[in-house]
Amino acid sequence: MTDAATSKASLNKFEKFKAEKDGLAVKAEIEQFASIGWEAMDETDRDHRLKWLGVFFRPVTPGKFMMRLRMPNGIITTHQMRVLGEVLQRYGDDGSADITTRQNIQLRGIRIEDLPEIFQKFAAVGLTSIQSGMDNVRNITGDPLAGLDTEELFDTRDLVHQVQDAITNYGEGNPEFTNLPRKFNIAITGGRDNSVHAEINDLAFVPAFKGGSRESVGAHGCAPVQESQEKEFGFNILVGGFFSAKRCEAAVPLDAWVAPEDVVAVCKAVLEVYRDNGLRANRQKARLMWLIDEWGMEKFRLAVETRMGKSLRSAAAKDEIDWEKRDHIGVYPQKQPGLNYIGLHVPVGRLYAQDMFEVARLAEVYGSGEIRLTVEQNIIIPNIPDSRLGTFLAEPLLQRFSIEPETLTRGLVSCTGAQFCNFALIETKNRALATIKALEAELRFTQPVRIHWTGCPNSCGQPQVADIGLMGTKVRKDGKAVEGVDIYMGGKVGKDAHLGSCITKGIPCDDLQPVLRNLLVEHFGARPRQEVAIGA
Ligand code: SRM
Ligand code: SF4
Repeated sequence: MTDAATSKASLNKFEKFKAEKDGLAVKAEIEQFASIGWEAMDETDRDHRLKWLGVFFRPVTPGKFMMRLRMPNGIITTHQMRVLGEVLQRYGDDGSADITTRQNIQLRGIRIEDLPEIFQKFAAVGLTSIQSGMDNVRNITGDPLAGLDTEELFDTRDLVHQVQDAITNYGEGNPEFTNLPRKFNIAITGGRDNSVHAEINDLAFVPAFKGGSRESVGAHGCAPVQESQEKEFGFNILVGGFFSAKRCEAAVPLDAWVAPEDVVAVCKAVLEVYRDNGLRANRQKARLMWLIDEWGMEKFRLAVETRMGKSLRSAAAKDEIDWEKRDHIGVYPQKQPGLNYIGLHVPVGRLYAQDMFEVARLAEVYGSGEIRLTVEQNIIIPNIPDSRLGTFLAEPLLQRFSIEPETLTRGLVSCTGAQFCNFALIETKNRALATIKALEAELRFTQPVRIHWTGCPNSCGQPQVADIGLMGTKVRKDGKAVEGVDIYMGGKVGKDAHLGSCITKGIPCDDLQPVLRNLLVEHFGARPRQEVAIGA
């Protein structure tokens, strides 16, 4: 770390406690924590450092912790899913689980006493929750159809795993990368529809070809350079995308292209530059983009090259993101003849132990023992033969996890909200479901509409990527403070992705339904059911 970065006087309280004791150090103390219980624990260990192991103290449910796993590329085996269900059933007091907006799973209701056993169970099936919270690299997202998609350009599975292994030391914990200035998000996509929202990650790799008949953009604004005639697959690199309460930015080009075999080296180099030079004085100004702003892109790029010990090639002239984003709900043929993947809609990503067992059973009986998760908080079961589709589609679970949900239900995403999150300004998941059900009863739709709810300006529910984004806030109504939302619109995903912006502030949740109804009619072609029925 540079002197500037470590200057004691300028350290915020998080930097101070990290300097005193690395977050990962609590890994060696789990047995002791389990024996003394959460009330007797040092508060900084309990409330903060445990997050380095993916264990989150919940002030809303004290004594019942949340555990955030890592699911590289959003892929989990049926065996692992069963273990998560068993952990929830056996140790999760009132336990439920959530599929997250980073293709991941969180378990709830976990007691500190059970952690040693739970970690053993995880290790036995190759699951890890290491470095999944606080100032670490979060779950690395990849194409949910990797290896299945007829049109994919690159199968991201192995690469995402390699990056996770390098950052977490194969899930054991890697002190090299446990003291970043802030959280860090990485996404790698190999398909054509930007299925991972590359633009909202600190570091993202999007498919792009070099050479062939294409020209590449000259580095740093120089004249275009003709590349070799051989067409090479690789990734253009985007950096600095993030959401926070203070500022939201889409990622910007690093003007660099890498071959797949250099992706791990780029990730490590970017992280080292960020770790050693990122701004640490003010936590609200510590994400990677703030460093890029301070340095300028050229200096940042040069620092990455210096760490890598080699020059980066300039970006390919265009990337290959040329499709609208798919939601994967429904039945689709795979590139393997005779096999299909089926996307199940999981309302607001909420799972209970029985659901997890049932999903695992379906994936085992009909598929290949593999389950995938999407950033829309849904599930994909791959490798189902044509001959088994009929019986699969008659399974009772599909009544709840539908392959053809109604329009608003289909595009609904919600963060955790007030039920478990102490940052929340409003309850989200239940309200989100109730609101869209009421709207679906009133309106008919002819086009998809993606509605994202997020309980506070931290934006975990990504309202800025939605057609309609709802961000929790407090508003005054009849002289009282009540739960309300700010409304975002204009988010575009897939090809030409860009962020939406706030169009209306401070709508009380109780008054929201008519406001949404009008937006849906005016902007998304929805029509009142009554009107449709009388043929108006
Ligand atoms: Fe998040 C903090 C939940 C995705 C931006 N986020 C939190 C905490 C840990 C706060 C807390 O301690 O209570 C929430 C835990 C609540 C709980 O009990 O579940 C929380 N974030 C989530 C999840 C579970 C939302 C969901 O329902 O899916 C997502 C977990 C992803 C994962 O598997 O790792 C989640 N959070 C995101 C995303 C979306 C993304 O990554 O695409 C964002 C915006 C993108 C970004 O980070 O740039 C996001 N979460 C934040 C922030 C604002 C970060 C900042 O730079 O200021 C916070 C607050 C913080 O870190 O101080 C936060
Ligand atoms: Fe909690 Fe706010 Fe994130 Fe929702 S957006 S999970 S309320 S921190």
